[in-house]
Amino acid sequence: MKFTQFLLRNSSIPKQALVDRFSKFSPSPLSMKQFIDFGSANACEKTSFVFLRQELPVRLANIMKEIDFLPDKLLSTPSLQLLQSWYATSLMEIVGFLEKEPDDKKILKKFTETLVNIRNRHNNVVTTMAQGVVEYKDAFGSDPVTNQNVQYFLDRFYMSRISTRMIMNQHSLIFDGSANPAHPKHIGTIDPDCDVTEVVKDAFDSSKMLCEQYYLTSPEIDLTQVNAKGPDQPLRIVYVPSHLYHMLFELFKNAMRATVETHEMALHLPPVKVRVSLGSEDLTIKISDRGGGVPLRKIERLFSYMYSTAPSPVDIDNSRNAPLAGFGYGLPISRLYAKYFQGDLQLYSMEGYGTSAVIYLKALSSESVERLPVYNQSAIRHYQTSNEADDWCMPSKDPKKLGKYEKRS
Ligand code: P4A
Repeated sequence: MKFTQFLLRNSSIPKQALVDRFSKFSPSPLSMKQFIDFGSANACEKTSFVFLRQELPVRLANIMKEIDFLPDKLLSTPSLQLLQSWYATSLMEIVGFLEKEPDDKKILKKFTETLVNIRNRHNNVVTTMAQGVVEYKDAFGSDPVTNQNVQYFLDRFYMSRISTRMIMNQHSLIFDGSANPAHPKHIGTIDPDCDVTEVVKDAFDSSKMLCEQYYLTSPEIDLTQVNAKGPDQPLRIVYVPSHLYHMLFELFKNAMRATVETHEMALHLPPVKVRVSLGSEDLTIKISDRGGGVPLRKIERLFSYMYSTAPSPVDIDNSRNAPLAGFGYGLPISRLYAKYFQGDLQLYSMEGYGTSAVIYLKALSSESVERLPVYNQSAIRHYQTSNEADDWCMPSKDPKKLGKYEKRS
């Protein structure tokens, strides 16, 4: 009898045995090419099924192991208990297909239904996790070390979630038997000919509508595109338009908010400049505003899960702007979407002038490969080396002490 069969037939064995078993495998990152092959003419539902019933438990178990490393005080919150129960249930449901017959059409149908179910069960993972972090922060406060650990974990946790939703969506969209009438060329969520400039315009227009609603004014767009492979050619890459839209929408909301708020009294708003360029390696999108910028010291905070969860007094003061405020996790999650297919999202700000946000994406589909966290010794070390002293000096707080020697503590 195979080990998994043994586990399934012995419900008295805690689910921990399953987590232990599947977390010993590393997740297998998929390339855009593999995603497209799974969904092309020779698409084989059976192959996809056999892959996912192994890969999903591996990805879930890998991140469940890391959840266990969170501080007990965070793990014991009702939010984290609920969240862990969702992961455990979903893991059990998928593992239930391991000894099923891949040639049975009914099994394949049941599997797709299960995936849709799991996706819905996990819809509120981000808000539930954020709730847990708020509860922890309210009860125990936040220090730089905790912030760093939470940042490390949540970047991996949300990246894992982006990836499992991606592979579940691809399977359920491709094999539900109906094509996407609005976008017949799309393969699941992927557009093999994604016109980046079109997505830029869409995201800008939506953000502009929100901006008009709240400020009764909004900046224009000043859009330039450069294609190294020939001028005036559309800039096309293989990409997930919804991911790109998510990042751009977030960045446009920020740019518009900063622009309108620093030019409140002006008759004319400086436009938001967008430059899109396609080279041999990168597709780059730069969004520059003249919204006054952010000091370098505060840039990291814009990406912090811990510092952007609970509403600070400043935010309450500005509550009328809430819908354009780029809700808490907008920037960190947008950066994860960029990194998911080996890109990045960076902010360059000039305090007193404005901010440029840059999205880097891979131009070649052969290089667009999933970037996935893996549970191993190196990850464990991150959760254990938390209370060491920093290896950079602190600036002296008392100017009178300058020139004297401060004793190490
Ligand atoms: N100046 N520049 C930005 C912001 C300010 C900015 C800002 C005050 C800060 C927080 C925020 C929205 C805007 C920008 C573009 C960016 C990011 C920040 O992409 O002009 O909401 C959290």
